Amino acid sequence: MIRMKEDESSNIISGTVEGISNMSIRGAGKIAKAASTAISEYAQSWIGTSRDEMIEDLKRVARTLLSTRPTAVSLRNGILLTLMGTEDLHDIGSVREMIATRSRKFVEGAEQARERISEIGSLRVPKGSTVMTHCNSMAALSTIEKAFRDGRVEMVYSTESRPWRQGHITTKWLLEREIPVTMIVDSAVRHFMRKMDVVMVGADTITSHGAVINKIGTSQIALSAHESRVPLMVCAETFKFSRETLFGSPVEIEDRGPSGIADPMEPRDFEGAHFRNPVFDITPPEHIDAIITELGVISPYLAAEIIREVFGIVGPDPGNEKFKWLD
Ligand code: RUB
Repeated sequence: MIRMKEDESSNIISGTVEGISNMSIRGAGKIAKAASTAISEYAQSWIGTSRDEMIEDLKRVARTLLSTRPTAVSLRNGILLTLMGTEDLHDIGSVREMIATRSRKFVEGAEQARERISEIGSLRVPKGSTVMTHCNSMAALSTIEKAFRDGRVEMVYSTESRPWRQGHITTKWLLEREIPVTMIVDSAVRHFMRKMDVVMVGADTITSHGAVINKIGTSQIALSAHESRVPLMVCAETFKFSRETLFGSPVEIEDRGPSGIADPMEPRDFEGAHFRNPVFDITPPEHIDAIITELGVISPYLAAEIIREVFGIVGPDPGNEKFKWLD
């Protein structure tokens, strides 16, 4: 009986780790919510009698979850916001309770944030707009859907988003909602840019100096939008802002190797070739017109202010114990 419960808690984590690794759970917001929920479920089904052991186990599973997608700070923030404060508690029951409450708060807060972003962002879309989006961002798509329902969007251009083709998911999502959509290959972005009124994308991480890290190709789209004077808006919940970058930490860009570029069944076709497959890139603040968060529309140059507001940092404080969980 006890063994079954132990297995249950390990299965919760391995199922989520596998889902995030094989991309059946993907997108910065979804992976953060999935990790938070998995930690909460793990804590509820954890068995044992030592509070210290429980904390050590929680740290271990937190690190395992974190290692699945190195670029998205949403994952790190989702985990931290779920675990924060529990190290000060003295008994297992209180740890369980706090994690359950924090996780619920994080997941519900993330949903509400997305809703609020869509309301705020919709107002930034001029009536009759043609909007371009890249990859598959629920924050950006919710905003586009709201703008469409408000009569502001006439057509959405959805990029294919190679190598993984998340653009197919976006296109189907729009079709299911009867939102007019045109699908294009990534290399056609500049060809069509002059037809666009707005570009709306999501973010995996926003740095303290206002750079946005999102699906590979975003920075080229931003460059093209900038050239054609088309405003580029980033729709992102505040848990996608990186506290660590304020203290100098670089953001690791995930590289997925040859898969998606070369046919994994025919590696001999390219014998001797090297492959680079970064799946995210960095858009500098000068190519971003606005970041739409649940707290309001901000200039990318105000990213550090958001980090201070959300994480409560009043000065350089890299050693803050609350954030030491994953180090
Ligand atoms: C998804 C991606 C999305 C952001 C934001 O990449 O780059 O634009 O994660 O998504 P991947 P959301 O498919 O590799 O996870 O707004 O849904 O959080």
